Formats: sequence, structure tokens, C-alpha cells
Amino acid sequence: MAFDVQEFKKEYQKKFEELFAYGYEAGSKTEQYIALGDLVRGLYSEDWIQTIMEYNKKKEKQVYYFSMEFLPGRMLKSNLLNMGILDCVKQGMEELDLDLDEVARAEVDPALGNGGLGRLASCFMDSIASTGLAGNGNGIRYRYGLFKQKFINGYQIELPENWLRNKNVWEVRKENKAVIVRFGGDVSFTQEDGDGRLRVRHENTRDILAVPYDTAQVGYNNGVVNNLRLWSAEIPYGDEARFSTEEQREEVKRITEVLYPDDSNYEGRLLRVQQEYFFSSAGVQSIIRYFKQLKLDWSLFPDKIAIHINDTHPTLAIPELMRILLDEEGLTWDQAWEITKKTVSYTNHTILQEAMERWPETMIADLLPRIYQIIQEINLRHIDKKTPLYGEELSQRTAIIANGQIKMANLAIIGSHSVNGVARLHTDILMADTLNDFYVMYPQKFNNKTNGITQRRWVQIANENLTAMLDETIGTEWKSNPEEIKILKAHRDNKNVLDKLEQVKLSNKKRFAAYALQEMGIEIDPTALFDVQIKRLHAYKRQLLNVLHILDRYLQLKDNPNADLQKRVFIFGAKAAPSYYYAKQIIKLINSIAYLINNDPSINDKIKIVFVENYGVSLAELIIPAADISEQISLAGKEASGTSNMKLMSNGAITMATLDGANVEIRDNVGEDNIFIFGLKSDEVQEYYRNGVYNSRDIYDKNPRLKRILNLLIDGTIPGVETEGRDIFDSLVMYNDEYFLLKDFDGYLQAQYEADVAFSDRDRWNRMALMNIASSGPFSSDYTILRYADEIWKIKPQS
Ligand code: Z15
Repeated sequence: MAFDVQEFKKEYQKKFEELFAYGYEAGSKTEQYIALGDLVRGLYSEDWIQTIMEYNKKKEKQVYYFSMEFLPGRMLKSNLLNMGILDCVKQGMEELDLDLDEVARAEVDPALGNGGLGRLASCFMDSIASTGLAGNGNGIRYRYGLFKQKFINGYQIELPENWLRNKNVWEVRKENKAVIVRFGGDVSFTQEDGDGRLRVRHENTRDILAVPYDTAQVGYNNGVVNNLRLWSAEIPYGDEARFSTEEQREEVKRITEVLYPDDSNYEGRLLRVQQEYFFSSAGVQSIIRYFKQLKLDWSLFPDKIAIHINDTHPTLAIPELMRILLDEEGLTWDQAWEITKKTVSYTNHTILQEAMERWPETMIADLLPRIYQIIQEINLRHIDKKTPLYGEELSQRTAIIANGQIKMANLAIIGSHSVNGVARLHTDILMADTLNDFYVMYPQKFNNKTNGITQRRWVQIANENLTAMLDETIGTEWKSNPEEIKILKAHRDNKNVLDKLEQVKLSNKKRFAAYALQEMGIEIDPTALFDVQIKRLHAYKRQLLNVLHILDRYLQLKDNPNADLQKRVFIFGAKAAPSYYYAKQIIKLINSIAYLINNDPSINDKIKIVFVENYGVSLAELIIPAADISEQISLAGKEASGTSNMKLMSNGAITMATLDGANVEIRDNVGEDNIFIFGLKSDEVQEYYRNGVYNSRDIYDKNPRLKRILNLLIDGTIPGVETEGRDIFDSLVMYNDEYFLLKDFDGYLQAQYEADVAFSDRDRWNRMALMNIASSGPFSSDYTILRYADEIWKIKPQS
């Protein structure tokens, strides 16, 4: 982008004065940020218009990524980076006596997602634009994002996240692109004269206006600017009389008021399904409006449009597309069904039963009567067609409607042409087990797309030190072609390079140490081993196993203050769903143990525990570059993929892992010597579940080391956790330890011991870190997205 420092400074000053009517020097950080953001938006607006015009003109096939969640992180620096003006702006700001990083921190991190699923959607949006694909995001503009987490007396407290309190400089409200989404009402059929076909009348509906807010997705140095469209619910213009009471108006606003804070857990709430239909319908309607303006035959719809549904949350896009094609455009069932199946593809993100969406039939019948009829019809035709081929039993097991419930995964699979898992192991389990009935019916629909991450945000922006070091050592090709980072392997025995890498890590650890001191008053030694577990709090992710290891070290040091143990800082970041009582108990336990150990002088600072408040994208950018060990210790078979594993690897952390999710592929890429693997394998876990011989009480009784640790939970050693300690103890010892922590405990300790040994040999550790960085290229979401484009969406990068 043609732009020089002097010009930037002039433009920035002008922009600030235009917005705030005084000089930038006197402005607050927020104002300085808003002026910069506003200026940046102006700089890409021409490319944004141009990109959309090109797609329209060439009638390029476009993909629409439907996702209930997006977690983009702060956008200022990623936009500057992708526009190629980050260095120029940094320099200009400095000359204006401003610190770009400080100004950038004034941006509110939009928390419109819970965890992995939402962050994946944002990595994908970046990669779609950066690989030059015609793609759009479709989601919800929540008025309040994921709750802000506070710890009070060690307990998690949730506060509302008013992310729009300042101006959102990136979004553009497009009132003229608003559509009506209809709920409730009565459906009847009338015989039209002439063709004699049945026409649908859908009357007395509650109509809600969906207003889009568009945000640019700037591609990396390629002039492409795609669109992320987030919908907001409003009262239709001119319809104010029908929403005369405050309560009626509140009901409308409620639809896009707040993000449900559950990750990988389903809560069958009416408001949630309203949200799902709201953004699915609005998205499909705006796609239909676009397609009609191309003036092509309906049969060409799948050649121009791909709709991808991120998990089952947007599955109602399937019957909604059917509804419009049938009722509004007059296509036959068979025509509409062919088009719908060819257009839609679906990603499964979990095998956890508690995450599977199932809606009560009566709820859908009342809320969406026409959609309900269409789902019934899809189901009937499915059963009619499959029963003669596969028999009654298997066919019934794949029914969309059963026992008064509508199973969204079944609808998503039957109504789409592609079903993908998010890591090799996960997809294998889907095919062999969880979705095996469907795999038997539709083997050609199933495929794997291992997740990825964008190194632009997770290395270039989050880890400037490493970026500079890489540029110096292997050139800059890795930035546009992440695989090229493998060149670094050539330097694995270069002492000079290894030392530089250690310096990079150390400076990142110092940066985190400053944060821990400033924000939490905890002093940590930046030369200690930083052991990091950052992810949603969930029993299957086994933060508790990490805790058991910490308690083991604590006891070792209590027994022998001179025990030969590496100094470690254990860093946790995790939110618990507000209704997930057990997860909240674990948070309280970790905070209590942190208090106990951090303040025990006899431990001699050999263990510190830092549980950061309000973990999210921005804190991840601070923590990940500082990590030495990446904890990926879920029970094998449970974590579909994981993506923090990839981010941490890219930043030179060594993975401590079970063979779960994408950890398996990480091991394959980095090699056995550069990762710590332990624990049950997925098939061993399956076998235990099948034969039911696991007995955790037995392990407790027979393993004195473990018994002593577990007893700490109930003997008063840990202050302030009487009920939590007892409940957690019971879950592990009395209620048979659903996630096999006790079974994996010994292997975990052994792996942790090996990590200690490796860390004490600085060259060895640095070489392992180097090999991880050098092997992380294949986990770029650019490659993942190119595989989606090629194999599922059938779209090609623009030249
Ligand atoms: C979510 O964040 C994930 C799966 C879900 O079903 C829901 Cl509702 C939310 C996560 C997986 O747990 C994680 O393993 C995966 O890496 C991520 O989605 C992205 O695929």
C-alpha cells in the first residue's frame, strides 16, 4: 500500500481533529485508538468495494461461513499487518510521540465466542481473505459478548461484557440490506388457479428486522477485502405500533442481546434456537437476494454459492433454504432438495453427547411452524428412501425426529453433501463410531479437515521477537508460505541460533512476568519453566490432572526442600460456563492451591501458580509466546482437535500431550523426541468404557503417592475448599473418575519428570523448541482453508 510515514502523520492528525475537535496529544488512549482505526478503515475501503464488485462482475462462486461465534481478537494490528503498513504506522506513531502497542490496547477485544470453535472461525476468515478466496462470514452481532470473568475470594464471578461501550470503528451498519425474519404464525395451503399447485400461506407471524453490520476481513498483502456480516435484531420500521409495550420491544432486542456462555455443552433454551434461526434465515435471505440479481437459473445456485455450517448451530439454514426455494420461488421439492444438498456442507466439532443439539418438536412447531413441516418432510422422505436399502433399525437410528426431539446433527448430515471432522483421529472416531450409521449410508460425504491457525496473528503479531529472529535466520518467505518455516531445521545444531531463540523466549517471559506482577501482584522468575494450560474449563480437558501434578511437586518439596526439581511457573487461563458447577469448583480449587503454595516460604519460589482472570484472545497473545510447556492433556478421544496446541507449538513451546485430537498429528510432524506423550490411547479408553472394568477406587487404594495427594483435597491442607475438595475427591475416588485421571497419573508424572530433565539441558531444550517452531508450518489455517476450498466448496483462489 502506497503510504509513507510523513503522509501518515499528517492524515492521523487530521483525522483526530476531525473526530474530536482538538489535538491528538490531549486525547485519551481510546480516542487515539478510534482515530487510528477510523483512518485505517478509510484506507481499505476502496479495496473492500473493489473486491465485492469483482466477485459480482465475474459471478465468482462464493462461500458463506455460517457461525454462531467469531472471536477475531483486536483488529487494529492485524489489519495493519495484512495491509502491509504496520511498520510504517508504528514509526509514524512513534514520531508523534505515541506508542502503537499502547494505543492498540485501547481496542476492546470482541468476545463474540466461547473458545476453540469461535476462534477457528476467525482464523478461517483471515485465511480465506489471505489466500484470495471469495468468502463471507455470517453470524450474530451480540450486544454483550462472553461474560467478563473476575475472581472474588477464588470463585469465578461473571460480569456483563459491554464491548460496544466505545465506538466500534470496524463495523458498518447497512440498513438498506436489512431483511425480515418471521417467527410463529399460522400456516395454511391454498390451491392456486392455473397450475393447480399448492401455495403456502404463512400469516400472523411475529416479524423481526435483521440489520447487518459488516466488518472487513483484510487479506495479507493481496488487496482482497472480504466481508464478515453480523446481524442485529430490531423492530421493523413502520411496525412500531405492533410492538407498543416495552415488553414487546425488549423481546425483540433480546434475540441478539447476549452470547450463550456454554462451550461444548447444549442448553435447550427457546432463546437460543431463536438466535440460531435468526442469523441462519437472515444469511440465507441475503444470499438469495444476491443470487437473484445474477439472473441465472436456479439449478446454477450450487455453482455460485457454498454455505458452510460451523457445527450444528446454523443447521436451520437447510430447511430455511428449502422454504424459500419452495414457498417463495416455486421450485419443486426435488429441485429444491438437490440444490440445498449441493450447497450446504457441515463441520462436526465434538463427539461429546452433552454437546449434541436436540430441540423439542413442540418448541420448533410453535416457533417455526413452516420450518417444522419442512423438517418433517425431509425426515419422512429420508426414512422412506433408506428403509428398503438399509433396513428398519439402521434407518430409524438416523431419523431426524425421534422421541419428540429434533436431532440437529442428523438434519445437518442428511441435508448436506459434506461432513468433516477437525482432526484425523476425530474424523476416524466419527466414521467408525459416533456417526457410523451415517458413514454406512453416505461414505462419500465424510472427510477430514484438520484445524489450523493463522501464524499472522499468533506469531507475527503476538511474537514480534520471534518474527524478527526468524526473518534474520531464514528470510521472510515463511510469512506468505508457512511451510517454509521448515528451513529452520537446518539450524538445529547452530548454537548461535539456539541462544537467540532462548533470548527471544526469555524476553517474552519477562513481558508476562511484568503483567503478573502488575495485574496480580505475583512475582515470578522469568528463567523458571513456564508451564501453560489455557482453554475452557471442562472435566474432559483435565485441568485437574495438572493440579494433581502440582500437588505432587508441592509434597516433594515439603518432604525435601532441596529436591532436584526445576523451578516452575504454572499458568492457567480458563472460563467456566456459569451453570457448570463442577468446573467452577475446580477454579476455586486451583485458586486456593495457588494461594497456599505462592505464599508458602518453605517452597522457596520453586512453584508459582498464576491463574489469570478473564482469559481470552488478547491474553492468549501475551501468554503463548512466553510458554515453555503446552499442556494438552485431555482424555484421549474427547478433544476433537484443539488449536491452542498449534499456537503454542508455533511459538516454541514443547507439547505435553495425550494422543488426542490434533496432538497426534503434531507428534507425527515434530517427531517423538520433541514432544512428551503419555496416557491411555483412544482405543484403550473406548475399551474401558465398553468392558466397564475401570475402578478408580482401586488405584487410590494401591498407589500411596496418589492417595497422599488426593487426601490433601479433604484433610484441610488447602484453605477454604471444604466442599469443593470433598466433591472433587468424590468424583475421582468414589464416582469412578469418568475421565481416567487416576489411570493416567503415573504416566503424566513420568512425562513431567522427563520434561524437567530436558529443561535442565539448555541446548537440548532450545533445540526441541526450534524443532517445534520449524514443524508448525503445516498447521497454518491457510492450508486447511485451501483444502476446504478445493475439496468441499469447489472454489479457487483469485489470481
Ligand atoms: C467448541 O469450541 C468446540 C467444539 C464444540 O462442539 C463446541 Cl459447541 C465448541 C471446539 C472443540 O472442543 C475443539 O477440540 C476444537 O479444536 C474446536 O472446537 C475447533 O474445531
